[in-house]
Amino acid sequence: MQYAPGSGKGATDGSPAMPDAAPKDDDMTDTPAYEPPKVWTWDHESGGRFASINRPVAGATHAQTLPRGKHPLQLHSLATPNGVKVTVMLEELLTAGHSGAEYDAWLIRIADGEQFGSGFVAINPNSKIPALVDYSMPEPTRVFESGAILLYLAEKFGAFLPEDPAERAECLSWLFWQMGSAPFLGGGFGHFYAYAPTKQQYPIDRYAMEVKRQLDVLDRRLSGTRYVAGDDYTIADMAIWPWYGVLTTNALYGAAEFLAVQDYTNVVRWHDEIAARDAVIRGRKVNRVSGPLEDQLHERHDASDFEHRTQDKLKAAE
Ligand SMILES: N[C@@H](CCC(=O)N[C@@H](CS)C(=O)NCC(=O)O)C(=O)O
Repeated sequence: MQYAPGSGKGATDGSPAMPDAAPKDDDMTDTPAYEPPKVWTWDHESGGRFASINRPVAGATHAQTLPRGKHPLQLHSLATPNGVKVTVMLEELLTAGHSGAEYDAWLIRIADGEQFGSGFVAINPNSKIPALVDYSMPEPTRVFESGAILLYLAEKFGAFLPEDPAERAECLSWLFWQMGSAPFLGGGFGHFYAYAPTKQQYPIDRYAMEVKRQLDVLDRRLSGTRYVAGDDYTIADMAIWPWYGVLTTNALYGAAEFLAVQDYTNVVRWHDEIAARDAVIRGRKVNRVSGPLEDQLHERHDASDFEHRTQDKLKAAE
């Protein structure tokens, strides 16, 4: 059976590090019946956007020494939705006057397999960006998993996480809701809708339904509150916004029309308000390797880098 989802439009602002693409007409092939073998074996040629880098085993593939800059906080990341959570948090902390949040942001090019270098694996055995090392501690402290990094920074600086136990519980509930639901949106819907070499109705239907249900969960919540956890902007918003917020702009998987995201009016209102924050505008540029050159700051070592070291400026100076 042929299946042709989506509008055929690609990403509009290159938000995720891997430029997203909605399915093309020649992707719409028949799905042959598949009988799983007794024991699964790795098919190196399975196709799709990540076939060349993903493996069924963990560990390093090559020796690598991670660079270290002048600040206590060293971030190794890329401006995917999970990466953006952390750069937005760091820029928000700096905006709020926490000078101890100054950081060096180094690029990990996941399409080139840099997450499998020994240096990166030492700070994240799961080989996924983002990963942070805090050298201000008695021993260098590594933190991986974007939700853990947000919580670590919120506790370290006493910011963007309510102190009141009930409000804190609400904030953490939404933070962990995001961590649990992102794989349905990214690993499920996004993978089968935008990245899979052939488009199959069963997984796209299953994950589109779940993503729309999650959008509805969020929309209902935001019909009664300004921000996800209540009146204040918190790490829960920072975690959810790069995924479900950006989804409303078509920049994620080119799926806005397919998922009718404009129907979730409270999510759209919340997205737009957060998108206008200075720290969000800056945080989205850090470690970005696609989209307009003026929005790409490959490495960030100083606040002035936003003025002088975006790709448009560097290329003009060449
Ligand atoms: N649960 C992790 C997920 C991180 C994740 O999936 N990172 C992706 C980019 S968004 C990655 O590094 N992918 C590289 C790979 O799969 O090899 C988190 O929130 O930090």
